[in-house]
Amino acid sequence: MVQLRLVAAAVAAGLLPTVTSAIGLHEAALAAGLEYFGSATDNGELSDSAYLTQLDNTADFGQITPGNSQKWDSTEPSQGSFSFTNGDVIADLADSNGQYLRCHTLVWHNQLPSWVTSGSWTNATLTAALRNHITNVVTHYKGRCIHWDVVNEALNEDGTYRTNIFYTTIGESYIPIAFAAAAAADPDVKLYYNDYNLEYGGSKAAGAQRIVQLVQNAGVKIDGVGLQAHFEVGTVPSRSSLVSVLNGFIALGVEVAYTEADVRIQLPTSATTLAQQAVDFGNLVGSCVDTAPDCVGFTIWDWTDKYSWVPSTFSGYGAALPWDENYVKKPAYNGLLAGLGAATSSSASATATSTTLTTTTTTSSSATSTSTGTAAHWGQCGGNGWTGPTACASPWTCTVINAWYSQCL
Ligand code: 9MR
Repeated sequence: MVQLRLVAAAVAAGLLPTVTSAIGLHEAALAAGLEYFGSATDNGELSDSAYLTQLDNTADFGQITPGNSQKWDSTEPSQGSFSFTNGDVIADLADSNGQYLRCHTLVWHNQLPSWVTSGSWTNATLTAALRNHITNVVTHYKGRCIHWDVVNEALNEDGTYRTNIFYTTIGESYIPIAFAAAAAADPDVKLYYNDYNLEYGGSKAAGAQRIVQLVQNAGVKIDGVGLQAHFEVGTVPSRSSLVSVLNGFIALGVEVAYTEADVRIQLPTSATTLAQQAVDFGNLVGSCVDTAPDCVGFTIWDWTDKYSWVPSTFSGYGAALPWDENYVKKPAYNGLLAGLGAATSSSASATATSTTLTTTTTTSSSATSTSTGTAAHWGQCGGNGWTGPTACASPWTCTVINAWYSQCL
């Protein structure tokens, strides 16, 4: 940080040209008021020395998340028998690099061992197994995690509860039970609810707000909401819309973080889609900057396309991360730096912004900036943190929906 401040002071004094900035993503995140910029990783990739060298680069990554090795099937493959070998490799790496560890995840419908999914459970026996799992895993990693994703993806797209073994056997109270067990095992770690498609607001985000309140009303600690941010290029909401969604959570008294960001592209990529991806990443991280310090950090779901989960899941799609398969920085890298308010890097393969793109985004990093122009029917026209138009096209009226959202109706 001292070094960063010196560089910033030298730039301000005109002693250094801004174009030669060697600032990395994590350094830029710190300068913008976040706690970290980070990446997921996985055990198999760590034998790739070129991959590991960049993962260890703390100018870019001040935080790592194990992509798989702390999940239930890894940590308790048979009942009462715990294995932390792979998770410990990632935790030790974070320690030796001085990176924060985001711990992921305790309760999820996916990657459950068959003894959980196929067991004949009662409410009491599954509650005991759930508590035992959480107590053992959180105790093992006590003092090492900055956050735990306690419950992951508990919602359907319409905001109702996803049907899983915990919900069907225990009911919604499995969620506060899980948070309470985690809090008892490590009172200092921050406890998160984590899900995808919360970034659009709407029913699913409302469901996540309901979960925050469910846990709070049970008198149990919940510290944050993780927005996974898995997107297809061009579908990322505007920076100001994202800010409104983040503020909806922050208003409940929790912090927020982007936890698994990637922006997939239909292959082959083009200059246009890569430039749009840069804009998308910039708006995502920019919305975190705009809501810092309540938005605490930004994690990409691995850093290179070589090890992304996307191609195996979305046929015909890939290129979702800021570095390509050959570890060359893509425009998205500069898009992230721009969103963080930092000077862009000349080593990225193309410019981050394109004036030819049609985009609804704003590149302003100031929550107080104003915009001219009018919003169309149904468009957003106000709300805390909103930096877009505040007038509506005729004959519509800007109507306050809540503190975070006004709409042209
Ligand atoms: O990155 C993970 C991938 O290696 C696994 O095969 C997959 C299995 O479900 O899980 C991936 O990570 C997921 C994360 O744990 C939760 N949110 C969605 C992520 C991508 O599927």
